[in-house]
Amino acid sequence: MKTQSMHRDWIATAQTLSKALPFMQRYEDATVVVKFGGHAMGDDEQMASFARDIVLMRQVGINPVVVHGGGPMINEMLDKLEIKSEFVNGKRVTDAATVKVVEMVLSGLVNKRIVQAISSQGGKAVGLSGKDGNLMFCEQTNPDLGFVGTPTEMNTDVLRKLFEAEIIPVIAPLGMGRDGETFNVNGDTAAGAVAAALEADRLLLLTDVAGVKDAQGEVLTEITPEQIRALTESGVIAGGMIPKTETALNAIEGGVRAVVILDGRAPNACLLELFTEHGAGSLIRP
Ligand code: X2W
Repeated sequence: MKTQSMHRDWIATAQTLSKALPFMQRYEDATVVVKFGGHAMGDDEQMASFARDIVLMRQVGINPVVVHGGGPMINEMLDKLEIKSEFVNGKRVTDAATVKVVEMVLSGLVNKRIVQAISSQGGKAVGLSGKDGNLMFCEQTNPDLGFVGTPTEMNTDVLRKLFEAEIIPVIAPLGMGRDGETFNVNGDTAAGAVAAALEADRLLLLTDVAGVKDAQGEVLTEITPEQIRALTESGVIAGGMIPKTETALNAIEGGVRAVVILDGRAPNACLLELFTEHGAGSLIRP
């Protein structure tokens, strides 16, 4: 049986699609890098919703790239193995035993969970890490942090080949050293490096806060790099937001057109940002 109220829902859906047309035209062939942090992943339903948004982007002609984190999942495995772990300035101190667990969890469990979620929504995804296709070479960030890497040389050939085949790359943030080491790279840093190397149109940093806030705690919907520097100096931008805004500034300097910091737990966060007038989170651009 069908009712009038169901009909109204369908009309709303049709109107929404119609209104999305100019946005779809604007982003045709655009490259959008999405950082999907461990805190934004949530349960299977949230994962499925994220995957559906990514598949929809691909469907309308965008080249989406997912770069994921997985800090909480690494913590859980380290706990089980009784390996102690600490963070200094948002980066995990990573010894030889820890980097093995990081690679196992990120490249194995987390990466494949996302790839499978995209497949379940009818998309085609290929999982890789910075070690595949010479994608990301790193140098040690700081000897005190052990095997933590800073990306120094990117090779995006493999990603461009995947775009041609309409395949969605899903990237785990690990890099290679020149001496055969494996480096653990902060997920935001890796996403920024991938976005800059691709000169992406958008970098979406999905996290568990609504965006960059001003001194009154209001989310700033649009903000320039200069304003970010001023808010950081005055201490309004602090703590966990600093690696995100730093990533945003580096990405813009590296040639990314705009960066958005947004709450990945909100339903359809990516679609809201890309396909509506309203947008979501904080848009950072020069
Ligand atoms: C991170 C990599 C994962 C990550 C770590 O070991 O936790 C460093 O800290 P989220 O979920 O995005 O925080 N690497 C060097 O960044 O995960």
